[in-house]
Amino acid sequence: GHNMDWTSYHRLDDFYTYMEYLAATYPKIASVGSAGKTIEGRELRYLKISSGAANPKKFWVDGGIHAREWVAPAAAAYVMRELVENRSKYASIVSNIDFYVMPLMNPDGYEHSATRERMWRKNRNRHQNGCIGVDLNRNWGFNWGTAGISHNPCDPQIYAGAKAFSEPETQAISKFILSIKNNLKAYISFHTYGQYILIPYAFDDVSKPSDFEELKRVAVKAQSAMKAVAGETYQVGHTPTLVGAAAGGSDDWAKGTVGVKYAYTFELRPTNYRVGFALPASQLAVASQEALAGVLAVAKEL
Ligand code: 0X9
Ligand code: ZN
Repeated sequence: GHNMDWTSYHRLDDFYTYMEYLAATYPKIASVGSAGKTIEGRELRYLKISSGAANPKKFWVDGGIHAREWVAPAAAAYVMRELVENRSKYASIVSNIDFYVMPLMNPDGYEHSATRERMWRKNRNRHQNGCIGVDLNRNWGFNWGTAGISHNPCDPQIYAGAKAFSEPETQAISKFILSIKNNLKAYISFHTYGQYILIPYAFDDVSKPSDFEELKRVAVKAQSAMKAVAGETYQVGHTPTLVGAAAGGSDDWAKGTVGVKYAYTFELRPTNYRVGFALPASQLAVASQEALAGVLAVAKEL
């Protein structure tokens, strides 16, 4: 059995137990894998959801690269649930797409946020000077270190690390993503908050991929689908315009290095800064439904 639901927040163990449950209960569709280990030795688990198609397209979804953004892993787990346990609802959309879902890209940070410091964001790497943590969404190797970052290991938010892919988490996950890059068509990373669909690039204020307008067209489809869930608006645009430039993000790397066509960051609920990272658990289900609706809208366009 498992304890997963979308009426309360859950610890890492509940996520991993739920993934094992899905794999054990739906062995033809779901399997659990590990991309490697964190600095504290936790597994970096993903669920592969197989279509059974001969030459499937691939779609990556992740959450939790930032420890305190608890809605993101919950939404990723909801994507897993729907695509596995309620698969028949989405059959026509996902029949030739294999999904890889990693709900917690920063499990050490997540557990630290759950038990010690609610507002923790980074991983838990201990530096020479005693300060702790790298912002894993500043550590990816496409135009690393150019904007919206800190080189100070004691910066509590945006320390980019000593170099690109200095961290075991980004090393392991990037290696895994490269291993599935053939036919990998979409990459979506869940964060909170603000209700944005962010389009790369973000490493400076002006650089856009040559197919930016196509990414925007599909993002607007996702926006409509997300609005249809409960009337909430998710703003669509170029990352630097909406939230500011920040280099070393996973989306920039997926687009720029791996060549994944549809690469986005979704900033989920809420918009209100006074609520911030403390979204009431009563909104977890609807926030997750919006995230799924966005994923499915992108899947339809692949
Ligand atoms: O700054 C971030 O990493 C994300 N915002 S958050 O408030 N969740 O920290 C936005 C990431 C957008 N993508 C890149 N900057 N590459
Ligand atoms: Zn974030």
